[in-house]
Amino acid sequence: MAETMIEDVYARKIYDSRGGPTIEVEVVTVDGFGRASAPAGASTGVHEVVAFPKGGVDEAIKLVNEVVAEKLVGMDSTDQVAVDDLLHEIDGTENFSRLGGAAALATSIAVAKAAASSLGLPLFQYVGGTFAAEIPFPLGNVIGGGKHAGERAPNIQEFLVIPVGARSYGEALELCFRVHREVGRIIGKFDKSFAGGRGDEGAWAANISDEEAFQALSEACHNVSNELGRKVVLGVDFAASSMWIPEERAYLLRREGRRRAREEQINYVIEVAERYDLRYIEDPLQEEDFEGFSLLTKSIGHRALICGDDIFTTNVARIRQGLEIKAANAIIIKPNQVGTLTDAYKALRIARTGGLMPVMSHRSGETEDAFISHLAVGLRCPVIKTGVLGGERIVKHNELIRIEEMLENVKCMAELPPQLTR
Ligand code: 2PG
Ligand code: MG
Repeated sequence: MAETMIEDVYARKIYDSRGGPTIEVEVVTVDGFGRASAPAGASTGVHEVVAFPKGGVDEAIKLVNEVVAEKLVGMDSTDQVAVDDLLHEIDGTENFSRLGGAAALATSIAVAKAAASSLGLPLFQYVGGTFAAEIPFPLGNVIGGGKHAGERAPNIQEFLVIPVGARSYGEALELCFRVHREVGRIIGKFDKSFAGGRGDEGAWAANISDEEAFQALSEACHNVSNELGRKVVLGVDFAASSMWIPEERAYLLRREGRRRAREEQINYVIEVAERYDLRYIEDPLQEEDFEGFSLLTKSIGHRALICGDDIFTTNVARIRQGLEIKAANAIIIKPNQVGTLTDAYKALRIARTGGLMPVMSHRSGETEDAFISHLAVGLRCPVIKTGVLGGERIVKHNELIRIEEMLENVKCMAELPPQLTR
């Protein structure tokens, strides 16, 4: 019998890809070890749990080392639900504002990793079982804007690609890298002063308009798809809450210094979806506009995935609200939006039952931890959103290459919904 009992818990301060401080937690069991760290968002949803307590990362670390550790020692690391319940109990608030969602998540994931390690299993298999063998497709941003890049970059936060024609994860990556390179070349035509700068998630950051970004991405996808005979489709994350000015009830186009009313924004989304054959559209409207989401899903949801990120924040109550009026047909799952593995699982379960395609996702500020790669496979998400380039993104890709190799005999590429494969 493997010894899965927790013997020690230790937290320290480390840094994310933006140089922001974050928390890393280590969990030691009799027979195993797990280490995990929390990422951080820039365009965070208002309904996310609070990342850090009032005293910041140092207070979170102190709480884990002095309070959480004492209570976790002696517990069974395989009892994930009990561990996550305990984290809620210690915190005692609705939104992890006392302990901090970052500390909760790092602890929760470190416990799962320690349990998996005690049992001699990779995390994805521990989480998903024998038949968790589907390899997700990467969804990665090639051009950045909004809060992920400078003032002169596009208004839209992310111009994305999905290599839907790939037959393996390795091949999928090759396609993403090719499109990224090709876009870099094309951008030079629009932005004569382009010096190859990149934003928070490794996407190109250039002085170009939304329109020019769409054109560059479209041309690059077309070129690469034709050259390699494998289809790459376009997507976008408007991160519209970041553009929304509540007092004016309008979206700010900071590049043009112009505003766009809600109806104009809805029409714009429908128009670009058609013009550029967008297959994936994330957060086209601000996080409280459930009706607007529903309208878009009704009008273009048969051709494109309308994916909710800030609107749902991996939160069961928000997802239920959205399902009632069919606000979307896909959902971003960000474990740090909700604070524990169990909470993320519950959100995913309800979303899937309601017909939303789950996308396991990174944050713009990431660490070298690749747990989302394991969760994508273990929790059977057909798509993983984790950028294209940048060391902290590549570790997620490389981990999926290892997982794919481990699954040599049983693996298959995930089944994608018709909006992506048509
Ligand atoms: C998003 C994410 C990740 P952030 O909006 O989907 O790309 O950005 O982590 O800044 O919220
Ligand atoms: Mg988003």
